[in-house]
Amino acid sequence: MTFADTAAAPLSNLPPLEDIQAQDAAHHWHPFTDTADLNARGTRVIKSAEGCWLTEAQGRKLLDGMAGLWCVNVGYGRDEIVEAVARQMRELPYYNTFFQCTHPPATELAGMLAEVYPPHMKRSFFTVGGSDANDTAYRLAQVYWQSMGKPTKTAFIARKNAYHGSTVLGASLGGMAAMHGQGGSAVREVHHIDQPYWFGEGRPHGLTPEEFGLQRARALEAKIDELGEDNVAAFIAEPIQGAGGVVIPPETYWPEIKRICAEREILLIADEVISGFGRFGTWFGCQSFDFEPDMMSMAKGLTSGYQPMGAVAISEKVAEPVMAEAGEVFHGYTYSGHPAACAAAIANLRIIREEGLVERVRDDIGPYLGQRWASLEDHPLIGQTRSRGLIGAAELVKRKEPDIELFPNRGTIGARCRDICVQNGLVMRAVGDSMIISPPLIITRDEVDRLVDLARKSFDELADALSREGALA
Ligand code: PXG
Repeated sequence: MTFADTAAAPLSNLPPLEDIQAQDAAHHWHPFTDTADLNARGTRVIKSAEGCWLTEAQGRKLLDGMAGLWCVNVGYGRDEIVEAVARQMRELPYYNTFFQCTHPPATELAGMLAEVYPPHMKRSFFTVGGSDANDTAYRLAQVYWQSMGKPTKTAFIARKNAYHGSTVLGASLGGMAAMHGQGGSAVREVHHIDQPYWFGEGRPHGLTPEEFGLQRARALEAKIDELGEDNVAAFIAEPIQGAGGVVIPPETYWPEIKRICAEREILLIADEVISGFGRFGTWFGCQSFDFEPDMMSMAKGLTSGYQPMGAVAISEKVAEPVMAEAGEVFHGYTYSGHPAACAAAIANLRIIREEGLVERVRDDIGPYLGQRWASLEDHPLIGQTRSRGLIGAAELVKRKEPDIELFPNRGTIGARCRDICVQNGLVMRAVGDSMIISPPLIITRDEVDRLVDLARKSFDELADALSREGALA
């Protein structure tokens, strides 16, 4: 297929699947991918989508249990967003927000966000995605402490197995050892404490979730003491670790973190890239756990993925000294406040508000999914289910009685389970042996039933295959 062919091909008239796969294998380097392995298997080609359903090039439909990559909150096929972006592109496809300039979509979006933020926040800095939103939060934290006359406060504390993006800073803030091993730990002033993953790390030691939550929160206090409070700028954390495996902290965790941050002089930054815009049944994840971050990084649900965009919400506590002391802050992106992305975000926020999607997750579909998802816990392969709003995980285990036994080589069985799910028409992600869901917020009760039925069917098939192989003995 040549450039001329692609330009001429109408969307409904795709080239043969093998041609797409061959071209992809020859020229397209994919994110987070073993390229040789992918090219040997061939990519799955998604050609269109509507609501919660994806359509593959061959016409097969898949239920999207992941909302794309945790982002398509309002579902696919929302003409309101498409039209808003097209209108904006005709009017003003690009202008920057540097040099004393703004444009109507950037200001309108900033105003709308101030209405939905927790009350102590009213300002937004716009970015292109979540990784660079964390870059912005990091830079602003440095400028804040300089403005406060405490320039030695530069270190960041984050958590092992956290995901904060894939730029050098994002990977450094994140706690993914595999990323660190490939040049992703270059920012030296980041220190990692253990994560509050009770099922994987607390339960095996006989701790109750409550005891474990307190213990893991107090690791923050210990790390601040070790580094010296005068050297620590901030603690950054996802309210629930997403890519790390939907690690929902025990109920004791966030209140203790909140106490520590109030007693110690460090900033608290919530990475709301997944949790922002309704996923837990609150506008932001911090509201679900009742804490007030000094900054929030956001992306994904901000535009529901219809345009690439992120943002940082800045509390007045941070903004005021910076405005008073710092002068120019030497930081910004060509596409900060991109007009088409802002137009998508505005239309997306209108849908979330007008359709009451946050309340729907809180009062109706979240509890429904919670109850249906928990019903999977009686499956012999499922050692634990957990969920909050429309995010959830199910832990695959080798044995449940008399004691839980995990599979050896964590991740192998999870990947197999994921492949079976896809064969059965359900997109679910595997993180190690945790099966993860994060569907669009518009998912219906029937679709939740379908999702859970397909998951159970897939677990059954996996269990049959493993028992034939003698792997459950
Ligand atoms: N923070 C969090 C909490 C995220 O989940 C980012 C930052 C980075 O955002 P950008 O827009 O720069 O990608 C993310 C992104 C996965 C997976 O495997 C998750 C993400 C990205 C890629 C893969 O679940 N989340």
